[in-house]
Formats: sequence, C-alpha cells, structure tokens
Amino acid sequence: VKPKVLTYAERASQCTHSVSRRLLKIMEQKKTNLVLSADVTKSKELLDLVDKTGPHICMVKTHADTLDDFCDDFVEKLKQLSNKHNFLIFEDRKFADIGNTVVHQFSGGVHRISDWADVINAHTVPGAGVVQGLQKVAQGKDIGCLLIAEMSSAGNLATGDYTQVTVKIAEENPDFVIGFICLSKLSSNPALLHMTPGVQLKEGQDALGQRYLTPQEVISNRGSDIIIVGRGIYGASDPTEAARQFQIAGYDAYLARLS
Ligand code: 5FU
Repeated sequence: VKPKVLTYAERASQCTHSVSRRLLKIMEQKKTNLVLSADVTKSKELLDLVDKTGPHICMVKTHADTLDDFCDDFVEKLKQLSNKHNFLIFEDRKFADIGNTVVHQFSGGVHRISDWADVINAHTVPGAGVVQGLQKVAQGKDIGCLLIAEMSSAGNLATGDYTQVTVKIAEENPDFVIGFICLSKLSSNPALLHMTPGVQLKEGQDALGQRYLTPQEVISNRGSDIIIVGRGIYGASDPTEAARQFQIAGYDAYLARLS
C-alpha cells in the first residue's frame, strides 16, 4: 500500500520546531512551495525583486556575502518585506567549519546572520560539531538549520554514505535541524523539509556545473517539498510572471503527489 502523503497543514501540526511549522503554514496559506534564490549583487535590486515576487514565495534565499552594499538598513528592509508578504528569510551561508569557528561566523563578522535569518544551512563535512556550534548561537532564537545532504552540481561528493550520515545527524537533532538541501526525499519524518535547488522549467545545465531538474520531477517524482529557483526567476524578462509560473508548477506538482 502506498503511504498517505500528508498535506502541509497536517505536517505543520506534527512539527515541534517553530520555524518548520511557520514555513509549512505559509506554504499552505499562500499555496506555494517556491523559494526565491535572490542572487543579485545590489541590495536595492534584491529588495525590488523580492517585493515584486513576494506574493508567490514562501521564503527568500540570500547569499549576504555576495552583496556589494550589505548594511543594517538592507536587513531592516528585507525584514519589512518578509512581514509584508509573509515569507521567511534563508541565508545560504553553508557553514562548514569546526563548532567553535561557526559560532563566530554565524553570530559575528560583518553579516551577523543570527540577528536576521530564520533559516541557515550547513555542510556536514566537519561532523556533528558544526551543528552543535550553530545550535549554541541559535539558542533562544527562532532559527532552523538545513543540512546539505545532496547537491545539484555535477561531480559533487555529497552522495552515498555521506548523505546517509547527514540524514542521521538531522534526525538526531530535531530541536534545531528542520530539513535538508537535497535532490529527493531522504527521510520519512514528516517534520523534516526537503528543499531542492537546481530547478528550471526545462531540464539542462549551466556552463559551471549546475544541473537543472523541473518542478514536476523534483516534487512529484522525487518527493521533495520545496523548489529553490534563482536564474529561472531573476534572469527572466518578467521575474514576477516567472515566479508565478514556478509557483503554479511547484504547487500543481505537490497536488499531484497528494492525489
Ligand atoms: F546547495 C546548493 C546546491 O546544491 N545547488 C545550488 O544551486 C545550493 N545551490 C544554490 O541555489 C546556489 O548557490 C544558488 O544560490 C541557487 C541556485 O541558483 P540558480 O540560478 O537557480 O542555478
């Protein structure tokens, strides 16, 4: 018998972590499993893009260290937009050092990520200490962590045992880890979210090793929960319309999985 696929609302009610619960509720309310990867390098351009596409997304993903003009005012404005359009903020910093170092990378430096991000992520190359270090900083804050269990790029080493150990670390840290960056469903725990980058409306690749799957393949066939889209949206002539199309494609693929 095929196991019943739970709705976002049903899964929200099974989440113990406030961030995964909030995200699933937003996904249910706004009918979207789309994360915008806002990889532009000027803060004004980023804020404009996010304001236009905000109604279509459940979360925005940033690379704060690629912004030419990152400052506190940018953070303030991004937070205002997240309230206006009801989405979460995910800083794709990919922490990958020993626990003691990531404590400072997460809380300090120029970006002070722990002051503003709802969601962060980490590689598991260093072992579970990276998660423990990040969790120490997140104590008392509503921040959830994703573990990078698989990657979209050609020839990456996050496969096999590495992926399996990463899933184990996630399952052992439910107070902090809310899911994965991955290419397919890795855990049957309904509280863990699966988020997949490398998504375009047509399969293909870029010139630097990125590989693309479609929303249908990622959500319906591979059982992931969330699509992460960058150039497919901000590189389109009409980013708002592109976001609307990805929203529909992703949500239809989710509905197809439910039925
Ligand atoms: F962990 C990963 C991964 O495996 N692949 C990715 O592409 C993260 N990413 C990020 O998703 C990457 O850093 C970009 O920010 C984004 C994909 O952007 P694209 O323009 O849709 O290719």
